[in-house]
Amino acid sequence: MADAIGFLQQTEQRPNDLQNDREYLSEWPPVDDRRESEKFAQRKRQKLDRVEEGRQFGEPESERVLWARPALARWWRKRQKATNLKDSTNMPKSDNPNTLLRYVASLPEGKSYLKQQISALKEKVVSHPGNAVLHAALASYYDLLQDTSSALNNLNIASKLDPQDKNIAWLHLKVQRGKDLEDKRSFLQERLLQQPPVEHKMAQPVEVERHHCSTLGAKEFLFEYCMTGTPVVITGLVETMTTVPWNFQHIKEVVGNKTTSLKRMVKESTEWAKLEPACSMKINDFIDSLNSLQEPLYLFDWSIPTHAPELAKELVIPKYFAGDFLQRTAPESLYHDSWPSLFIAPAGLHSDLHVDAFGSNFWMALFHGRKRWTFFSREDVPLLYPHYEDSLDLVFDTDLSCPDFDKHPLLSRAIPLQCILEPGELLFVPHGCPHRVENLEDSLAVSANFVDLSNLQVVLEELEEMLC
Ligand SMILES: O=C(O)CCC(=O)C(=O)O
Ligand SMILES: [Fe+2]
Repeated sequence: MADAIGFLQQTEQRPNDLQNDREYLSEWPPVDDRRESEKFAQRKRQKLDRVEEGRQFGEPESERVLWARPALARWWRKRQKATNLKDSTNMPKSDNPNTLLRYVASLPEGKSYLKQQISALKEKVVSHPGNAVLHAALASYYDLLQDTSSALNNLNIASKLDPQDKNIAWLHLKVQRGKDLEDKRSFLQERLLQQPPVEHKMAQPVEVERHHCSTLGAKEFLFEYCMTGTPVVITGLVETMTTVPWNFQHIKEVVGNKTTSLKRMVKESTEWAKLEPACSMKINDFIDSLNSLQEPLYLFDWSIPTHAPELAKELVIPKYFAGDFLQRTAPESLYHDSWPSLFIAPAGLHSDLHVDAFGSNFWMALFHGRKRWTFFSREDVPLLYPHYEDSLDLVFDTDLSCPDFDKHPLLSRAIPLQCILEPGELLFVPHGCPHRVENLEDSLAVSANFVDLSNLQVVLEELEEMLC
């Protein structure tokens, strides 16, 4: 499922008087540099602006303090203009400000700019130690340099000085989570170093269990799989999930004339599953040209109740998920109409390692094609080197198709689970488990995120923090 932040973006109303301060991100990337086919979602920009707005620090204007992301974007743009630099070789082919900023922050000149700003801000902090915004701004620079400890120190101070400030609280939560992950990884590293060394390769994957629906009751599913966080493939079920058989032809007949937005994979992306918005297309055209597109595109997580009520009527939700708490809320509630959703992908495209948002469980029913799923347990998350970028979604730098064990030595200690989901099979993915999915063939699938007794507490805690 897509990141949960969409909800925050939709509900957020920013006062008009703050909007004038936002040129730095709304012009990023510069319009001329944008791929013609792509308009990066406005929603995302609004979120960036929310978190990282420039803040007025006393008078006069010269004392204005920008947080790190907008400052870095502004600096880079000016620098490119001044020197007429066009870094077209290594710059990620992305319209996502955070993906681009991550790249700029990794360059020696980007790092040195951030360090200069840190020195300047530190001086200001010395003369205004009681100013929460200054401490938080300083933290945002450390955060972008991935110096989590220094960022956290400053945020601890900022939050004490101004516990009501939402931007500070949000950054504090994100950085605290990042620090917790780093601490867990250091702890595991120390413990594992005491054990005999292992070879620099991924462990042999454990095959996911298969269970036929005729011998699996709803209670047994809850206690054996959901409660224990164990993935399972349920067989014999998908054919009972639609009132008429679903295939590409049927989807074209029912919703072919609808236009949908599509995603593409960006290797360097800081987005959830490394999928970024690409373009919009009629479903008919997309299916017809699935393998002949200039670049592979993904119809990903397209809400059936919202966009295709005609298709929703044909779906029968299996007993295992009938108790989904998201369906027991008022119709206008968060996530009430988000799922089930549709997935169509060409062979060869994958969605990268990610964890589904807000602690939700997940199922996917495959109607056509084959998909290779690779999972890890919740406990293995720190071994996969995740970090937080600009949301509460984990970003994994590890490339499982080509692991770099020098950079990520603990990867060899993670235990992958794997299955090749075949047409007619349904997969259950427990909450919190990182997973990566390769489309081995053109695929057509339906999925949903759900909440039951196994994850209710986690979901409530996650949502409360997200909406803080
Ligand atoms: O089928 C896929 O590519 C991944 C689906 C998934 O993991 C998700 O929607 O969360
Ligand atoms: Fe997922």
